[in-house]
Amino acid sequence: MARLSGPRCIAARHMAKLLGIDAVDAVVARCVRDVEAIDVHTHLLPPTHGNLLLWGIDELLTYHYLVAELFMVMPCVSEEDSVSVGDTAPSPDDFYGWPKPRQAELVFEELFVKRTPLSEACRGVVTTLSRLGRGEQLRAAVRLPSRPRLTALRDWFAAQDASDHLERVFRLSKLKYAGAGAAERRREPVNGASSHTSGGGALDGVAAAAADAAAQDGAAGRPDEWVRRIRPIYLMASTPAGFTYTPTAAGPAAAELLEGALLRVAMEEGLPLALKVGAVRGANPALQAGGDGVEVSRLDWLRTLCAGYPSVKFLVTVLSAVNQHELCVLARKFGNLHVYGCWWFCNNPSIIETTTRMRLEMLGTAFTCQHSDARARDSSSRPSGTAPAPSRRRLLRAQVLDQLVYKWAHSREAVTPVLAAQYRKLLEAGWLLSEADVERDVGLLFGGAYEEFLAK
Ligand code: FIX
Ligand code: ZN
Repeated sequence: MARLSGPRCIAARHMAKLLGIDAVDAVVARCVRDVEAIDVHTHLLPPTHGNLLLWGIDELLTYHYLVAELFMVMPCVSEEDSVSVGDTAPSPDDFYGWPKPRQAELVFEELFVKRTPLSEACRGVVTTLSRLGRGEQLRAAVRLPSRPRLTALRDWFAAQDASDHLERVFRLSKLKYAGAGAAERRREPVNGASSHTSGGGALDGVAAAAADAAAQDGAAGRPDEWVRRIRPIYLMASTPAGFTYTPTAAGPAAAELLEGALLRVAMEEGLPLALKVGAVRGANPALQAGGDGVEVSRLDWLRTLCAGYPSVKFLVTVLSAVNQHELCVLARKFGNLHVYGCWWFCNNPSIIETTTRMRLEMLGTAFTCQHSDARARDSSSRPSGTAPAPSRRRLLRAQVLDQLVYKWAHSREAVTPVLAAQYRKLLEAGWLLSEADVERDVGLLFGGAYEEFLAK
């Protein structure tokens, strides 16, 4: 749809129907519900990538967020208590050695049958299944007296055609397109395979390579080669715990890799650099992908980067709620910094609400309110008792589709009242607002501002 600009735009504004304060809530709700969002960062790949695109009840229930919750309630086991002598309390190693349906049955029993699925990740499964029309099957599964409880749901998913299911999920999630951001160091190309996914080149671990450089497969050290193969929209890296840009005597690798690899390629290829900040990988390694933690990061290095590389655009999300404020301040100072999403541990309604409110107050519409990060747990299984090498751990990710449904439904739900309240205050302050204004703003918050940032 062509955008109006200049005098025509101003004339159109004058003719637009103005909103009274009582109409604001309903109009915002409709606009947020209907807007086609851009999902800036997911770990999804198109169906052409075969079993790299996963969906279904077993994938939903073995999402690492839920596996972490399972092990919060499992008895603390010693070697002797493990599944080798009984089925009820597997150690993480035992659990990851099981076939997925068995893992999913245990997660379901512990978190949905024995307990009320109140957490955000649990509620997400309920929302997803309900919106896929599987609510009755879910409720029936809970009422079954013993495992297996998920057979009917499993059968339904197994009967779906991958492409049709992808269409359905994108329709339900109301997505324009999603960043197929986690090709990571896989050898499969991600470009051109689907109208729904667009390649972000996630080079996770490159900046973190100080610790695991020895385990790299070589190609990770040649991001230019990956850029040529993948033709990404942006380069992506997550910073390691305690990341600082200043090279240290002990090891300059993180800063040097950032400078020598990512920043160099970003400048040469004119690509934005997307950074995810604040994860502490392997806080509890036994839990594999579910064992990553969070830290409050020092963001002084981000200031240095934004100031030192004015021609590079930085897309940044932070994992600690504590860092959100400083990130907003930095985005106000540097036009080459765009804030996106409420990542992972921030992807809870309470934090989305607070963060979005603060961003509206500090950034107006110049940010991207959410991304889904839809994904499953690592598909790698490893021999019992061995710690996963960080680089391999991230090489072998599986991607799950259905999470898009709940992540976008819950995010829209969280953003709506916050935005409506902000408009009400603006009207009270004396501003005139039309429905078209709200539509435009919502479009910006759900992906338009990201596209404008990339284009500027
Ligand atoms: O690094 C990332 O992109 C993270 O999204 C993942 O590593 C993380 O495991 C995740 O799934 C968060 O939502
Ligand atoms: Zn991610």
